[in-house]
Amino acid sequence: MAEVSMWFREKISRRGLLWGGLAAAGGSAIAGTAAGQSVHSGHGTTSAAGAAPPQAHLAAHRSMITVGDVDNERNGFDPSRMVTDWETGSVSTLPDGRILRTFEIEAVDKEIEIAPGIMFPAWTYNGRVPGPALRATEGEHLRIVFRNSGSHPHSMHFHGIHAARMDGVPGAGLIGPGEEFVYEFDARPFGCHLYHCHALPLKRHIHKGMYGLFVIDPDPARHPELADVARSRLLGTPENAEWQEFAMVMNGFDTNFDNGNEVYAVNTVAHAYMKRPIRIVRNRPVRIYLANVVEFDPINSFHLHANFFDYFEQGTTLTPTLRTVDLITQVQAQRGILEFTYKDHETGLYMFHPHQSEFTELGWTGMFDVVEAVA
Ligand SMILES: [Cu+2]
Repeated sequence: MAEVSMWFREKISRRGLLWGGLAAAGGSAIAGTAAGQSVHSGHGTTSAAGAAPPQAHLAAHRSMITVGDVDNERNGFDPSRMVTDWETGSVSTLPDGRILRTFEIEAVDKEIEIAPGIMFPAWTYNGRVPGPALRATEGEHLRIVFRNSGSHPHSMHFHGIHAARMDGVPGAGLIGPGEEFVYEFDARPFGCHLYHCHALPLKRHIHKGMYGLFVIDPDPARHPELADVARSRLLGTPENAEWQEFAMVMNGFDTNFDNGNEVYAVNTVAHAYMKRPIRIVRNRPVRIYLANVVEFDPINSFHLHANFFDYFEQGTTLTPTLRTVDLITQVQAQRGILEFTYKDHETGLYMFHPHQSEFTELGWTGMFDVVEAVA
């Protein structure tokens, strides 16, 4: 008993409010919404049936996750939608026949709810954390119109290939409140990249929420030897539509500004995918675009339950850089593509989480709900 109460005291003093509700309920916390009610599928409209109801399975995890629900409407973003929400901007054709893809991004200060009842004073791109998951195709010309409507200087620093004057650092696209800057460069190399603010202090600007995925799909015409693979990665092709693709950014939040995170998540809201598992149709392949932006902790990881995956480090190759692994690690700004399938599995709930157990307990855990497709 003494050990248990010591454990609670340590958690509450170090980690603050997150576990407060759990302690008050004596470890038998009940949450608000119906478990497993709003699962989300990947591309398309595949409906599902035949899966065992996940309620009992989820209920078993209730004593391990946050109590209550975050108000997604007030936040203005919903992790269950965000996971398949790609921002493709607007497209036009340049005089030389190339595609010009334009994105509009605005920096705004915004208070967001990261766990039930826990508000965080974020700095955001387009009002969401992570910022929009930008998606373009290799070889296009990109124009990113960036407006700073926030209270501090900000920038967009892209991981990609571009000129020094487009780098999003002080003197090259770092702008004050009320200002605007247009970044322009070609989309290359193909891969799973990211962007983030590069204002100082850097760790504060990143940690406040200024980051997002920047995915460049390979152009099949440039990769004739692996054109099929490239087409499967290219958003909008029939080959790509077969895949269930998910955008995941592993992040963390320092709610008391002591240079340590109190809450961890993938796509911001603690335990969002425990309460609303991500639906996967069993016989279709899965691809995750995964990035780690966690500040203050040196490393993060992704572990998939009951399965193994192929991994493409930074997504810049069309053949895997790691094969048949069930865990990968990422330092800050590291990212990659995971590919796997549950086609030979039973339907049911399969967990994914980092293998830093503390992150898991503090919000970064989720479930895939593997279901049969309806013919
Ligand atoms: Cu900033």
